[in-house]
Amino acid sequence: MRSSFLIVANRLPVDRTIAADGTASWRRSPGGLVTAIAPVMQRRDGAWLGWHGAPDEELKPFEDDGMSLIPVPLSANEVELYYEGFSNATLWPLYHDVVAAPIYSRVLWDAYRAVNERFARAAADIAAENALVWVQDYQLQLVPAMLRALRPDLKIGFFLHIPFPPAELFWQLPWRREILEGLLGADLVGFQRPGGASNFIRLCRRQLGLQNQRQEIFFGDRTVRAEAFPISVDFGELDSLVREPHILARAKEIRAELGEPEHVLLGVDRLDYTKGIGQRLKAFGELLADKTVSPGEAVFVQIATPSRERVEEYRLLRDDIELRVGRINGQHGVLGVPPVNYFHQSYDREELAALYCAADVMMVTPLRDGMNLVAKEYVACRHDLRGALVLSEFAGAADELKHAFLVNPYDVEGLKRQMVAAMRATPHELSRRMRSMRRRVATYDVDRWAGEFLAALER
Ligand code: ADQ
Repeated sequence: MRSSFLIVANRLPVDRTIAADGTASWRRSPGGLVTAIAPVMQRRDGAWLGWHGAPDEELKPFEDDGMSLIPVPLSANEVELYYEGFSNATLWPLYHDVVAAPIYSRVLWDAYRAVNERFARAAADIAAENALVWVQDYQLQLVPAMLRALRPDLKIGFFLHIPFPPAELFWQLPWRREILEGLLGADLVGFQRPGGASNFIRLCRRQLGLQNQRQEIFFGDRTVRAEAFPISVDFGELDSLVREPHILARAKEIRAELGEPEHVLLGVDRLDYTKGIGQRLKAFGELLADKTVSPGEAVFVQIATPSRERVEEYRLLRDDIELRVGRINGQHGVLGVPPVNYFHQSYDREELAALYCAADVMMVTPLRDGMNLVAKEYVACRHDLRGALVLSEFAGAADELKHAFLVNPYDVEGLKRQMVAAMRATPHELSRRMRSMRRRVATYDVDRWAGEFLAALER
């Protein structure tokens, strides 16, 4: 059956789990995108097209969780060249201010183009006449134009979850024209921040010589809109989760397990070099070294989800972070009281919520980040109006969470100052800041994000 509403993303919204007896089943993947889109999919009888996560395996379309899922196969070689290669070793660092050096390789590009073509063909086969197709993220930037060439009747939207870089950086890309033209296949191109949209518009003018009027770019006989739609979290769901007694009890227990320190500082990230984990550890180490805080008085908990472990930069980063943690604990720890508790593990939602409730200071210090949902999750979990958010100016979330303790993560002194300010703030100041941030996240939640994007696309 053909679908009138189609999501196209690198990954399907489900992960396969294998039970002890060997039977396989699918479980909805954690994360905001799935939560936001699942209800829309169910309402509109939609389908989701994406890779199912296992290389060299062809699967038939299936139903799960009320959604039609259409697996797109990838070979092991394509996973290496298209996903780990062009997506995560070329585009990811280039779009994040070149904080690591991007790899420019024609072999990677060829694989990226071929896989984008496969996604576009699969979408063209499944979409009903005049259907709405919403393409997600940097792995699939060529799909809008490829799909339009096959199916000019479709309404096509694209959303970029990561930053769109300034022209001066994007200019490096040998395939810059192809990427811009790929995105221009959409009717609406969405970005996290207004700055991303204006970077894109400026590049279309400079690289392609196109004219625009504010958000509208004139491209042949079509008009393409480029606009910001800041993504968010399911505020209501988190807010009610943390009111449950077992989450509160677990938060208390966590503080007790940490030795009842005066200040619990927390970092929760994918282990990625854009997240500024090293910078915040360095600042914390210096606060211990200059005796601004003592071990036992302040404890740092860093949760780092394993991520992209086959990409060289990520292996190096893991070694670097683990070395730093070891140094700090070796130098400043006392028996039974390590100043840094580090976990290279994934946690379930409830444990994360309890950790957010247990943390006095949430450390979100990316060097560059499209939005950063952890910052918004923390705010959504603090109905007690306690807790301080230390937030990098380079995260998209900083546009909205202006009452956080804002920092430039490259400035170690400034970072230390704001960490101390966050630890020493009065309850009155904390509640004033938190109340204002909560108002923002409660109003602009993930439902509103999806709703506004789709309304703009349908206009
Ligand atoms: P990410 O770079 O993955 O997302 P982020 O927005 O922080 O970054 O989302 C991470 C998600 O993973 C959060 O929901 C968090 O709770 C969860 N998570 C992190 N560590 C975890 C752990 N140890 N265990 C379990 N869950 C964990 C990309 C962009 C962001 C953008 C999002 C959404 O890089 O800038 O905000 O997409 O558009």
